[in-house]
Amino acid sequence: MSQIELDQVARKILTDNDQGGYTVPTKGLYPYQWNWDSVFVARGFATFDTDRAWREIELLFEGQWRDGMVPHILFRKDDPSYFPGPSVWGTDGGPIPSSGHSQPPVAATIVRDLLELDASDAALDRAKLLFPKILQWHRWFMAYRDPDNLGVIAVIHPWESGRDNLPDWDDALRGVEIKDVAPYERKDTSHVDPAMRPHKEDYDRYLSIVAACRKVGWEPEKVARTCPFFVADPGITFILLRACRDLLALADRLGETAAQPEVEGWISRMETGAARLWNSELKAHVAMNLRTGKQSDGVSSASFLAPYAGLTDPEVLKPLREHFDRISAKVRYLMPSYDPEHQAYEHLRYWRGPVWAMVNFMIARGFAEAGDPGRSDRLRRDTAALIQTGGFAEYFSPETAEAAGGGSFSWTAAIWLAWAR
Ligand code: 2M8
Repeated sequence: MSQIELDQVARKILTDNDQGGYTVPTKGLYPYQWNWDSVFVARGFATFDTDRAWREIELLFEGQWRDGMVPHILFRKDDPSYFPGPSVWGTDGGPIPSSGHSQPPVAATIVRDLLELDASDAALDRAKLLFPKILQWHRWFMAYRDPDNLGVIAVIHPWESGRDNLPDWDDALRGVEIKDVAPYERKDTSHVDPAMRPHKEDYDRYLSIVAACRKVGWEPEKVARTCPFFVADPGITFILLRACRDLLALADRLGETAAQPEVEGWISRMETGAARLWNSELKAHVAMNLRTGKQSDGVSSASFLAPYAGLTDPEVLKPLREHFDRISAKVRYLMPSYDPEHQAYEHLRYWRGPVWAMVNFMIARGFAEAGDPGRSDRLRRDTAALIQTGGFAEYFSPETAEAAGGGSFSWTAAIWLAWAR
């Protein structure tokens, strides 16, 4: 397909998945509004419909909880094609039925991008309305996902990380007792090949964590202290650190200077805290189980987000470039979600190996900003080649370019339009 044809298909995927102001990741498999999906989708819409781009983010923030949390799924209407739906979550923290935890906070970064593309008065007004909501969301992360001021951000559920069955969670997940799970029927494996999805045992534990948090009424202090899963995630830490820098720039642009000292405090806390996630044997940032202090032992695609977070220490960048080159000698397409030399790597199983377009977009941005246009462009070319070969799939094999997971996928289409083409 030519570039123009691919552009057309990508735009059609976004408009077909549009539910009237918000976009589903793909029909059938994911029939609701997901948090970080929507924000990347907004970046895609911004290439041809700015109004629609803002609308996507505004609708996401309509679901913000009273305590500041922005949920990972908004269940605007019940849809039996997805499990677990609203009744399993049992939340009542916000105005729209939702899941009970959040997802990687990319909104500040993309709102800043939207203003770069269009700084009209109308756009500035919309950004001004979003600013306090994003600020409140970041404050929620700092309070309840880093309750001990360590400068690292925890996830209370693999789903909160957005990288669901990543090998980094295996050890902590094994420690979650399977209990309080009513008989259930998964829906994901009826939409896609089970070999590309998490195992049943993973789902049993995912649901056990949901049950434990439901028991404490999803109260954020109690969740932070009692949740059976509480793991510091380099992905969410780096994405939030980056988002705080963008929020600071937005504060400047929008005249919200009163918020700046607080945001600066968060930035320096995470800049210092990130060192806790540095695995000195591996020479990369990894996850850390905050209940036990144990670090994970593999390089993941989030390790490559350090430059995106603005960490430019040569002691970090040099080994990262070496990992990049080592991995590029092992697989044809970058960046696999997990180290292909690690025993847990599986090239087609969801977050245990496949390449994800929006992760590549963030990694490439960081490398370009750190003065490495070569590696940045390699990521863009690989993403484009994967889409040209496999279409707008949810994720791709780093070895064969095989399209995997759901098809006609919104964030893959959005990233094509915004960057990969
Ligand atoms: C995947 O996660 C959902 C649960 O949130 C699922 O498997 O049911 C992840 O890839 C996540 O990052 C993504 O936001 C979501 C929708 O695309 O799907």
